[in-house]
Amino acid sequence: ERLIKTFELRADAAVHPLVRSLLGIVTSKRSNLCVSADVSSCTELLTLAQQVGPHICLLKTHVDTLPDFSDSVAQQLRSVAQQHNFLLFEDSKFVDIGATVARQWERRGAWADIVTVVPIAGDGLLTAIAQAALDNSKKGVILVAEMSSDGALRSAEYQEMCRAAAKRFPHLVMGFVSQSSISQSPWLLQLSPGVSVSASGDALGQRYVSPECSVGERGADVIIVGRGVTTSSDPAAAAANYQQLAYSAYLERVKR
Ligand code: BMP
Repeated sequence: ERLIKTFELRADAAVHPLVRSLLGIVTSKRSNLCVSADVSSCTELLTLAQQVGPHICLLKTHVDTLPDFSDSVAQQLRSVAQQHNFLLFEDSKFVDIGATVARQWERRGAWADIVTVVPIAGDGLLTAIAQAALDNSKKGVILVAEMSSDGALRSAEYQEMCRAAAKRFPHLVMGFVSQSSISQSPWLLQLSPGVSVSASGDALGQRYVSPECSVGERGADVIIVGRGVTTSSDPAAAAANYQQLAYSAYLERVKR
């Protein structure tokens, strides 16, 4: 059901206001591309955000890999995001007891619109984020349900845990990071990394498929592209290319 519904219809069905906002951005910019800004400094991060801003719906970060990340950088990033109309997505992969995640969220999650969580520890961490976020309608969580790399856990039981957590926290969970359809619920999103037009993997177990395969066959709503864009000599042009390929694949998918 999720796969054949248009983003417009799914926005209407959305439970989480941020899903509605994100799908609004996706349709107005005609972009279901998330660029993963895996760079080495905040200057590079802000430059990349400006370059790819017009082509993305989401910018994904790992701020723990940036030695000079600060509140002021977060603020500057927020203003670039406002200027180009995209949301900020910190790939925190929180996985701990609630009390610890509450502290981690304050430090490296609170600045972003959306964070990622690995929900193997029970409901405590989701409760912690729901309590810490002053306004839940403005903060979202994506559950990492299935990873792109070689040898990743493929467990029906774990996927069921993810679905159940999404059900228990409908006002917090926006969807999943996965390589396949975790849920048919049209109000939940599938974000898929491991996408490249040129490479089939890297030397450390990453595995890539094309944007067409990710969206058309594996059910991604939004593709996540890192090095395919960041290592290009023209990141804006590379992002525009992924944007076009991913959005066309989505249009094809809902036409069926
Ligand atoms: P790249 O396109 O350069 O391989 O980067 C992919 C990005 O997505 C990285 O930031 C990585 O941490 C993240 N990621 C992934 O590759 N596979 C997953 O299953 C989950 C991820 O968050």
